[in-house]
Amino acid sequence: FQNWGRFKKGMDPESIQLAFANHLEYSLSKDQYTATLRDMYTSLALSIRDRLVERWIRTQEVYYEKDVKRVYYLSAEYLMGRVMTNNLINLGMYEQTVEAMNAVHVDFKSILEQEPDMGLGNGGLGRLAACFLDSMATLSIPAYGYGIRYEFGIFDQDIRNLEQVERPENWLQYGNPWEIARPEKTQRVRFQGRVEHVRQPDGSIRAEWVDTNDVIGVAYDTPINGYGNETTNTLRLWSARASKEFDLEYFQHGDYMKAVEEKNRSETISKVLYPNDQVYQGRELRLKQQYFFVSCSIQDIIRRYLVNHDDFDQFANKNAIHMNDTHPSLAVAELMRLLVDEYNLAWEKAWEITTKTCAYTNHTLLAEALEKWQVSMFENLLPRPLEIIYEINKRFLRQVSLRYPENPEKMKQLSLIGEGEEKRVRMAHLAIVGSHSVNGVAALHSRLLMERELNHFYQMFPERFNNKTNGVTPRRWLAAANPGLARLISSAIGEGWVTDLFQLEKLAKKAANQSFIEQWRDVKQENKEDFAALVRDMTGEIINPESIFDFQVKRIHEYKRQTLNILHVVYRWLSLKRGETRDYAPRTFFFGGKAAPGYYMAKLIIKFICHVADMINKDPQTNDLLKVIFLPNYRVSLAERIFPASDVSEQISTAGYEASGTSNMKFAMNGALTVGTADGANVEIREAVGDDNIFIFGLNAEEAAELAPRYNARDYLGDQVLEHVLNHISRGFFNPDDPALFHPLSDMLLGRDKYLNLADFQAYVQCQEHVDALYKDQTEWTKKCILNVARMGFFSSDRTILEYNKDIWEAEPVTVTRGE
Ligand code: DL6
Repeated sequence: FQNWGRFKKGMDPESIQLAFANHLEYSLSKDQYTATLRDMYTSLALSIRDRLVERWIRTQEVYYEKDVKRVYYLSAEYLMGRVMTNNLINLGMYEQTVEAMNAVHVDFKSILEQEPDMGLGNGGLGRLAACFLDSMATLSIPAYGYGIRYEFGIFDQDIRNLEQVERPENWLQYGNPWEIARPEKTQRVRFQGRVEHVRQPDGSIRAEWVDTNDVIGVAYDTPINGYGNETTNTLRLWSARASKEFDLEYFQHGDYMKAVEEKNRSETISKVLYPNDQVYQGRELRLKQQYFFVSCSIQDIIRRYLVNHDDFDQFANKNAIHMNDTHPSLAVAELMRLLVDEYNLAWEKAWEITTKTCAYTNHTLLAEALEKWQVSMFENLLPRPLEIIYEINKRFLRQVSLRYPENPEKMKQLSLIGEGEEKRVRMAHLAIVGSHSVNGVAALHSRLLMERELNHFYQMFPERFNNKTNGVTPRRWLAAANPGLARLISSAIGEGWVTDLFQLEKLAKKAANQSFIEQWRDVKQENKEDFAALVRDMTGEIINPESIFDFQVKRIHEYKRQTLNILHVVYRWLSLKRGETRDYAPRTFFFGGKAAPGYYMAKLIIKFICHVADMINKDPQTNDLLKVIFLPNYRVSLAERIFPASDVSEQISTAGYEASGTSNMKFAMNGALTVGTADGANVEIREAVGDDNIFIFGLNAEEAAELAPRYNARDYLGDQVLEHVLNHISRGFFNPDDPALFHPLSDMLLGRDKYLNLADFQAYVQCQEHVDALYKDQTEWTKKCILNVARMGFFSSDRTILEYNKDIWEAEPVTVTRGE
């Protein structure tokens, strides 16, 4: 029994070895001759999970015992990446595990490489949710993430023939050792059917949603452990299962395939993540996904609440439901439906509970990302939730007309139903009306929401609006990703920064210390050399680790302006070829990011970057000074290699379009200097690090908005070199075999370019020249890098979560201690 305890709990190297060997033999039935690296990864993951389970069970017990207020984070996306290193660091057993693996002659790094990325998200929004889970657990907040267990997450991107090719990524192919299936924890979700309004004996009318086609949600739980504490929260993802295994009718008539058709249809719901980023597509399956996970989650929340309560009086005091963008905004209607239809609460009481419980975060200023579902789709798929939405709207519009009796336009502007060619449910309106808090994700973004996009609502409910500037977890993005720098920082200021990032400020006084500067540079250089080796393995390209490593890695989107970056690269190349070196420092420009498979222009941008790279990298005349690399398959695990190796972070969206950005924070936290516009959280990064330690250029949000309607790209062609660059594109210089290939790109840049690329071009070029000049003075450069890191305290997701909790959720942190 003593040994059993050691297998399951011991954190010392020997216990880890025992556990590892035990799982290899008894869970996987493998021995030293048959075990593959993947088996070893699985055995180690199971050994770590065992150590989480005890904490996990205890945490959940404490939550029940203390009847705590719980925070429920509803998100259609979680971009978790790999979890092994993070779990080990949070458990405080990383070093011991390395030692244990060394002792049995297993290469720990190769084991880590076996883990597939858990890529259940598109980009920033999904990764933010993952950082938040880490912070909530670390801050001992009783929290749950709810989402969808997509069988296929974000696709894998190959670059073939200089263009993006998508490949499905089957992350569950070899099983997932971190999750625990809960086939007993299911929820039934209704679709279609019709609503009957039945008079009750007491005279009231009750809605009954009948003749529905039901789908079952099965829970899969992943433990989320905090750093340096015992708290282990839950990420619960729902997988869809048919409510009927076979349609017996067909089966009995011998049509076996037809009999399973319905089963397949239901189970498609959780099959795949929509790979769109910032685009709204009114697809029925997507609406089904949203309602599916929202309904499962809200039913589960109520079930858990009723374990300790027999009425709903305390519901809003015991639960906070947070909607990550509008994807889960049906939570408002579903909570109302359950309270009114299933638990017989009066509408007013149910509404008070709902609005007190729900809160909503907006993550975008792009009109094309705002979800507006066709009413016709709702009528067919979700007839009862639609009735509820109509009722919410009716009562809300009454309020609006009382508030603005002279202004009937207001009703149209604010209504939950948009009356265009086709009636649509405006999901953001539903989320705002049903919430007590609405926030943006950076100061500028929140201000623009209040002044522009959501101004009508801001006037109606000013008290609901607030800002919560994003943050990122320093555990993953510094402690785990950049062990060299983390060690150096800890040796200088201690380890407190891992949970209190403001302590990094103590580094500021080290910025003048020559020996510290040199150590800092050594760490960066080592990271760059490692990265150069990775690039060689991935792409075959040999790059110079002494060159400036300049990165733009994020989803490919016109507003993010990878175009501006590549235009500058071409400009630089042509200048070099003309012999005008302008003191350029050697630089390697890296691009990385996926394009939504249906987004034509984004795919063309990738193609263009790859064609330019192909030509420039083959040019012996400029090779020492300039290289361009498109990094295939940008994802969390690759990002972890990128940030530590970065010198320059490109954050160059048109001002007023990037809600916040979070890679800007990860780069700066790893000592890169930002070249950026005054957009999103760049504005706050500038405030934090100081004007001298960042390269901000170009139009600000007001100037960009003012220019946009009268923008004429040709006004900016005064610069002959720029004209030359554009001619190269339009004349097919980069693809002589098909000279018209990039016409759409040059036409866009010279035509009605919403994102004003050429307007910012000159300022961008100048800014890049300042970068070259500064890089020549390595001491000055490194000082600025150190100061950037020193001032990143504000950008920890711990700070963000503390603000959410203080202003919106008001959940009491709970210390979990383990009983022996
Ligand atoms: O808030 C997280 C992240 C921001 O950092 C990005 O600036 C923003 O573009 C992104 N928003 C979305 C919106 N999604 N949809 N659909 O991904 O959120």
